[in-house]
Amino acid sequence: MFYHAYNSYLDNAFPYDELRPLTCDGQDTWGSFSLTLIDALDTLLVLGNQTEFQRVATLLQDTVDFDIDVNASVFETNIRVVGGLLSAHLLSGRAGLEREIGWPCAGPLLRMAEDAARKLLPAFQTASGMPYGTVNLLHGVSPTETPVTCTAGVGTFILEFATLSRLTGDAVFENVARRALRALWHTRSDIGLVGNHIDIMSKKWVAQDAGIGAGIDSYFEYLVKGAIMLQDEELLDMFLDYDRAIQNYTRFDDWYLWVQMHKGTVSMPVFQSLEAFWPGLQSLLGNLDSAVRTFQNYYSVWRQFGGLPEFYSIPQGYTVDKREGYPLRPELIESAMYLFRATGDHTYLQFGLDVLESIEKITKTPCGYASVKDLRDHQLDNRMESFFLAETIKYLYLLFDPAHFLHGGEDEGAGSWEEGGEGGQCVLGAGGFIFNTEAHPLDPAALHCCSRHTQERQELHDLLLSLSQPTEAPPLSQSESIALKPGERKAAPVLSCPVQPFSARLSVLGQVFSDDT
Ligand code: DMJ
Repeated sequence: MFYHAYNSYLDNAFPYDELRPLTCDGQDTWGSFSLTLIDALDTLLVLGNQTEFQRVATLLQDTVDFDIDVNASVFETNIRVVGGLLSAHLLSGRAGLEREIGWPCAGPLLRMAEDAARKLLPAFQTASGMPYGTVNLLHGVSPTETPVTCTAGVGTFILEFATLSRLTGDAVFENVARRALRALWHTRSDIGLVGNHIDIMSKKWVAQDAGIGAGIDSYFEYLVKGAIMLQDEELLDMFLDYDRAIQNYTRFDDWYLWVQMHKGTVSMPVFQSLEAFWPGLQSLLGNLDSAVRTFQNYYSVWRQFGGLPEFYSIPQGYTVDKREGYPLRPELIESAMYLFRATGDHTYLQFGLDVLESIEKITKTPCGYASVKDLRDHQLDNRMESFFLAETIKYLYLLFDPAHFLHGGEDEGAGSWEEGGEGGQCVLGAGGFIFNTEAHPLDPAALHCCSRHTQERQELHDLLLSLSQPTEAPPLSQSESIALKPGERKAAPVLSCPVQPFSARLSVLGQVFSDDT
């Protein structure tokens, strides 16, 4: 399934963002950066294809340029491009790519991820700290950009941005992500809910429907996964407060409805396919009974249509007008993967088989897999979103491979460890993996390893400053404008190899000072 879609993309659509599976050509959608290839890169390794991973990692370094005059979604660029590159960087040792000195705290794919993320930073320069939805990668935020953005567009950065900050030592990414999260937290209603769209200037809610689906979903996901990855109680406390309100006002017979955020009255008795990540998230929190019951509700909808319609009216038991499509989304498969891991119940494998059969039967074309426009008559749309290769197939594969290294191997921890850094001080893959909302696995152990060296790096930097021109150099955390200028690339800093022992870096300093220049 993967190679049918992937080879079709390479043969017919690359370097465009996406394959058009009916006309068998390509189109740019979310940017102009060969999005499907970036999004699919780590799936290659998940499937064990090291040689193709190596080829594509090099190809992307040679061909992708983020210095382009394109208006890109801050949210989508973060989860697909930054997330995809970070994950590929962290898995690159396992893929047999040559590791540069300092890896995993340095490396070419990490620099690409940082380049892309730096292009997003102008969007966060707002009085509220909440980002704009769109940014021009070359010119920054357009003066005509709307201040209205969705909740997920404000609160879905902490995983990628904290990873970037902890790996590179530049705190700016984690700081802006946290500022946005805190700003959002302060806008919740008296009954503890957030709405769907907010004006980031006035901080007023423009769409006041509260729920767990479209427009909000990954905000809650990132509070939970951020809390786990960063061992962060502030994020967990925020989520638990929201969860109390969600259970109180929106849950009905293990479905989750949409309610007015201030009054708690039902505004839409609808299940959306994007909500299907929720049982998986509940399982991460240990709320298994409720997760299992909600999954059963959603699985019954899948069985009714052979896919999940975008919207399903709960009282009518049927699709909602103009929302009858299934764009090959992964969420219910993602939940099945977590629930099979948690319960061992073969219901989830049976569901996986149903999904495989449906996708093969309904969506396969000679040139890939096509989104379903209407689940009632199986009409197709000329689109294959990049998440089909990044998420849908990855989660399906991982559902059927419980011994995969991303699950920690057959025995606890077996086969999942890898050494990195100078003298192997970094033990990687030992603490499990956290998937970002685009299914890109991130390794908390790498974050821990690289953070350990930040203090040393600061000491070294202070020493360097005190020996040169301390008054002219600003402190490390503010040493650069947060956005790159057009055409500018961020080079690897000469003295920033964080995993070199302190003494080794002093000898580098010695060479700097013995040089007359
Ligand atoms: C993906 O891009 C991400 O999972 C996002 O959080 C929601 N939408 C798609 C998949 O449905």
